[in-house]
Amino acid sequence: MAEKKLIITCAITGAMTIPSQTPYLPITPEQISDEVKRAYEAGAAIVHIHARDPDTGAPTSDLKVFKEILAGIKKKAPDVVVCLTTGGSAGMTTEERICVVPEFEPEVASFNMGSMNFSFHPRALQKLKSIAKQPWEKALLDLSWDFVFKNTFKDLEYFCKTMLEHKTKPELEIYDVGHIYNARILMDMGLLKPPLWIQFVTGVVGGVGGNIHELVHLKETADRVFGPNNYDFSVIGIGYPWEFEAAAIAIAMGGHVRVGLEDNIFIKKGELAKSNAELVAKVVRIAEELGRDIAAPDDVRKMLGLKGKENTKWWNMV
Ligand code: KMH
Ligand code: ZN
Repeated sequence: MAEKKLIITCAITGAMTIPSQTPYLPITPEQISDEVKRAYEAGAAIVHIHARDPDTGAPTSDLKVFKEILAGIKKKAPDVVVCLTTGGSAGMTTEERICVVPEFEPEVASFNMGSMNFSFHPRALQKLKSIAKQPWEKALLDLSWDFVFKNTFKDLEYFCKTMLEHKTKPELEIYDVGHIYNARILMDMGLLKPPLWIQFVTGVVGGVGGNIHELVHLKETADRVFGPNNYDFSVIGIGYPWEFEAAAIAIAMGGHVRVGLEDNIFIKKGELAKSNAELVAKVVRIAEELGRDIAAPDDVRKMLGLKGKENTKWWNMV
């Protein structure tokens, strides 16, 4: 069977990984855009972007910081497809999260498909609290056990209409089976139009567990609810070794893969990844062994029907 080329997304820095966990986490716009370049050169066609306060490393929704990151990407990795986060970080308002879409009109933006708890396993939380150095890191960890990631139907409608208006392709982040049904409701309302681009996020504490059974269940449910030809899917596995196991399973299922320091910081057991590119390169090796070709950004634009970087606001602004 001729398989689709493999789309590798790299989630460069995120909002839940804390700088005290790894010295390799990119923080400043320059570090983030350097990491984008390296990840792109290693084989990533899409980069998923969060912004951080350059001084403290705390997640930020500051549009000036996003703009600086985008300017760096335009210079260093102009071909890559940019997916901006609208998940943001704990404590950001809905308005703060979505504002990157009207401001930059990116080709792709994340679209989180339901409200949920979003935390860490108590053992991980204890360990993280023991290594956290900065006050904001400690505050984030304290908040996480009582945190609800709010994405009500009203929010979903608002996010979806905003992305439609600005011709940004929503990347549906599906953390649980119910999120597939939420997406179906938006489809029925005419707000989501197939082919959908969806991402199964497995192993978040508050969503489905990270294991093969959940991935098969999510895929079978999506086939029934959307129709097998109405969507393409990518897979996130949170943590090591699940990030790479999930990648191998996704490749075998004909899906696509996201890796990056947002989701996992280890390249091998007990060994920190020194860059996002190392994580991407490992997926490229797995794909090669399994006989799957890697998609370039322009392949992705055709596969997902993206509008092209020249038609984003940010490309013409930075
Ligand atoms: N942090 C990931 C588990 C977003 O940014 O909108 C999911 C994510 C969501 O990347
Ligand atoms: Zn993210």
